Amino acid sequence: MQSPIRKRLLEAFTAAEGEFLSGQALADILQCSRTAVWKHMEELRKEGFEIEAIRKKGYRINKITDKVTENEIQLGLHTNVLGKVIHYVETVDSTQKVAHQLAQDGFPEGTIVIAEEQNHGRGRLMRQWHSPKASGIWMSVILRPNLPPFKAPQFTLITAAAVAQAIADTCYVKPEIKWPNDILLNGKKVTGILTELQAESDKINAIIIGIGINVNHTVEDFPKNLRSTATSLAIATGKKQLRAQIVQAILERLEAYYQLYIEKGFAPLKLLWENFEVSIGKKIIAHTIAGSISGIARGISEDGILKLEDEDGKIHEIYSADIEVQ
Ligand code: BTX
Repeated sequence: MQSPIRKRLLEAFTAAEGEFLSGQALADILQCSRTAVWKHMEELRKEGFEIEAIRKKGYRINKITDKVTENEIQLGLHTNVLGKVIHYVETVDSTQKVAHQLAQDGFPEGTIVIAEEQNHGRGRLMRQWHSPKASGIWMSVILRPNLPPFKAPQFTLITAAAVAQAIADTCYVKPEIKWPNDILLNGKKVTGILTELQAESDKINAIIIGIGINVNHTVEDFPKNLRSTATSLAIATGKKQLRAQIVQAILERLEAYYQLYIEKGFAPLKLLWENFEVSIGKKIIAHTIAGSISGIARGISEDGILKLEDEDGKIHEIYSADIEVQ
């Protein structure tokens, strides 16, 4: 985990918004010598940051590489809680598994776990999530809302709205959300969200939100069985994207939406989510564990449950399913 001094250094450059910071100013902020500042800057340079050092002006960080290390994410991150603690790992079985452990060990709200690669990335119902090296965002976020467990499904929708908006803001495309947890571009899945809980009967201890985004994959990077249903941001936009920038946009949006939810409840978030949703009002088939039901998707309830009207006009409440839009 990052040293406090490194964290303050990156916060100072974030606040400087691309301007130069003098060695003396940095030494004052970090309460260390100018030589120590120079050493820290050299370490950042070795990690791949492009650093401009000009006499009498100071230092400026010009460019970030496409990595998702703590440094890359924290430089330019404007949040108060989310991403203040970052647990970065090159390779992991599943960031969800690590985040569960950290949550149990008492890590604070806003802690994120992020990896370059997952060997056993998981989806819902223990399905596999394909997470190859350095091409996607494989991240889990720990939240600790003071809420009863039945509210947890709303977090999938809040996260979907935040991620869809962050993708729209950084990549200039309009994603579509398919209830409850798929984000699509051109009808293909670009993101999956997995919400898991640590709870007692009446109280959430932690919500672990897993976010998987295909970012710089080419078509060939997907296994054959996913090529007709999956896409990446690079395929959809025709250019490579910087993952750390997208992570920052997601954390900033998610923090804002989470705060809005805590202050005003689910209603405003439902509107933000509906802005991207594509199955409401359409004929769909909902594949649930108990079987498949077809009908018209009539909307979601205040708790995020899908209302489906069958041919006889009967309304079914769907808590979890895979949706096929017809
Ligand atoms: P899901 O159950 O809705 O979707 C899983 C299904 O999606 C798979 O069965 C497969 O058909 C398809 N699929 C698998 N990998 C991909 C992919 N990369 N792109 C598109 N389609 C795919 C969705 O579950 C929830 C996924 C959450 C993943 C994150 S990554 C960080 C965190 N750690 C972890 O282990 N899981 C979460």
